[in-house]
Amino acid sequence: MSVKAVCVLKGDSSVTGVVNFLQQDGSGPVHLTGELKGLAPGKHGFHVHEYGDNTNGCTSAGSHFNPEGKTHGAPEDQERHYGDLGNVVAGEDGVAKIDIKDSLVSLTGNHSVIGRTMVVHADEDDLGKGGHELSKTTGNAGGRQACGVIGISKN
Ligand SMILES: [Cu+2]
Ligand SMILES: [Zn+2]
Repeated sequence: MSVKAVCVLKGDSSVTGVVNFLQQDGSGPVHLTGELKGLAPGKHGFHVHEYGDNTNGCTSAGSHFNPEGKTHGAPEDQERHYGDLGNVVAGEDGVAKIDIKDSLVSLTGNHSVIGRTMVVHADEDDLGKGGHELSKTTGNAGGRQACGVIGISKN
């Protein structure tokens, strides 16, 4: 049976969006699809953060979801956080289409992302390679423009 989840993102900025998650058979890669809007054109860091807590806005979501104590990286790196999904790219219209398959993000098991928070950032995630003091923890992706808790959705 497949497992589905959904995340509605909003925040202090004009950025909003909806991301759908699908995991076939409850194992294997998760397919994320959806759309974010209101972004500045260009790349924006896109991550699963540790906590599903938006008490103090997107700040309360904590750091990147990192159950194995790894260094920040790109989605295709061996050394990466579970939550590292790289960048989404907004066009001149401010819209970023999301179509990502990832094999560390899971909707089941010990490291499930359900109940955690998706965040889209103001700036580009340098994927750990920017040489900034924050590159190895956050990709130096800047402020949190919108976020939402990942919840179970109807199958
Ligand atoms: Cu983030
Ligand atoms: Zn990270």
